[in-house]
Amino acid sequence: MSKRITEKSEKLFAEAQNLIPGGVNSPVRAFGGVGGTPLFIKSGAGCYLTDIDDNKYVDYVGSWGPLILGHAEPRVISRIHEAVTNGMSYGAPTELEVILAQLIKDAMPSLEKVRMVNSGTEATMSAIRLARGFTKRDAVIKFDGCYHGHVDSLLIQAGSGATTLGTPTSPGVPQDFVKHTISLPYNDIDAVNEVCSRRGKDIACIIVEVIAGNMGVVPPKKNFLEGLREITKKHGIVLVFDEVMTGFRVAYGGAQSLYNVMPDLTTLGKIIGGGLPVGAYGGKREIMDCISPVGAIYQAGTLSGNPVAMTAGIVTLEILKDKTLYQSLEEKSQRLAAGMEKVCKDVGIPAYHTRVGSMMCTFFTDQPVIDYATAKLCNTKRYAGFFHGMLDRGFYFAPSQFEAAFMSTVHGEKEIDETVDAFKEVIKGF
Ligand code: HOZ
Repeated sequence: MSKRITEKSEKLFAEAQNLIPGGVNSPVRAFGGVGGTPLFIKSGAGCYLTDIDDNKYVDYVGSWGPLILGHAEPRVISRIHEAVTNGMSYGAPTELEVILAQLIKDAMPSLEKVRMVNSGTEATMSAIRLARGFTKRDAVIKFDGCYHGHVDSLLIQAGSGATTLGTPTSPGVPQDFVKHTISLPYNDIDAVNEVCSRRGKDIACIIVEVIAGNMGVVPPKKNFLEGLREITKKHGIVLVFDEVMTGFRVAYGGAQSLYNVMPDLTTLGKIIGGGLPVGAYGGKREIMDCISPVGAIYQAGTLSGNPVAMTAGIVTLEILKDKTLYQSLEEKSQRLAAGMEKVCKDVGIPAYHTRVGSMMCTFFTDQPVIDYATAKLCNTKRYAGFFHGMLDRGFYFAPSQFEAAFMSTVHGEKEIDETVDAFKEVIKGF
C-alpha cells in the first residue's frame, strides 16, 4: 500500500468551504461521519473513480445507487449525446416521457399512472401531498431511521446524512409542520397496529422504505410489509412505498416485486434517471388522477420529464430488462458480502451483515440490526477505521455507517476479491 497523495482534494476542499456550506452540496459527502477530507472526483469509468490527485478507487457508492451499470456506460453516454443535440429542455411534452412511463409501468404494474419529477425528495413530497389530498386527512406515519429526502414533514427521526451528522430531526422545521407526522420503529407492526387502531381515521398515509437503506441496509422482517398492507386497507390509509433506492435496484420490478406486496403509491428516483436527476411517483389511477390538471392537487416542475434525463432513464431501463444482469449482480454481491462476513468471523471482529440483491451493509456491532435503535448501537469509530483503511487501499465505500454499499454490473470478480483481501488487512489492524 503506497501512501496516497490528496493534496489537490485538500486544497479544493479548503476553497470550497469558503463558497459552499461545508464545502459540499449534500452533507454526507463532507466525510463528517468518518473524518478527513472528502475526495474531489475527476472522472468515473466502469466500476472505478479517479480523484483529482489521480488516485483510482473501486467504487461501491455508485453515485448513491443510480449507477447500477457503472460510470459512463457507453450506451447511456451515446444516447445522452444524441439527446442533447436536440436541445436540453422544452417545458412541453415529449414522446420520451411516455416511453419512460410505459417502461416503469411494465416493470411495476402497481404504478398505473406515473408523474415525473426531478429528485427522490420531490417524489416523496408530492406523494405525501397527494395522499393527504386524496384521503382528506393530515397525519402521516413514517419510520425511525427511514429517510425520504429533505421534505419538511418527513425530516424527523430521519436516517442518511441527518443521522450521520447527529441531527435526525432538523432545526428549521417548524413544530407545526411535523405535528401531523408520527414516527414509529421500523419493522414493528404492533406499533403500527396500535396507532392505527386509535387514530386510523386521521392517517392519510404510511410511507416506508421497503428495504431501509438510510440507516445502513435493514431489510423488512417477514410479514412487516404484508402487515402494513393489511392495516392500511382496513383503515383506508394510502400505503406509499419509497423505492427511490430499491426501484430497479434489488429487482427490475423493485422491492415490491421481490416481497410481492403492492402499495397504492410508489416513489422512484436514482436508477430511473440513469445517473441524471430524475424522480417519479405513481400508483393507482384513481389516486393519481387527483393531481392537477385532472384533479385539484397541485404539483408542477419546469424541468420535469426533460428529454436528456428521460433518455438516460430509458436506455438504462432498456439495458436492465436483461434479467441475467440481476442474476449476475446477485452472485457478485453474494461473493463480496460472504467474503467480508467470513473475514470478520476469521479475524474475530463482531459485525452484522445485511444484503438484498446488490444493496448491502456491514454494521460494526455484535447484535442484529433490525431497526433504527439497533443501527445506532453500531461502532461508528470502527466504521471510520474501515472506511479510511479501504480508501487507502483504493476502495471507495460510503463515508457513513448509515448508508448502503452498491454493486454494479461492471464490478468484476477480480475487484471483488481484491476488496475482500483489502478488508482483511484493514480489520486485522483493529
Ligand atoms: N442522501 C443520500 C444517500 N442516501 C446522500 C446523497 C449525497 O450526499 O450525495
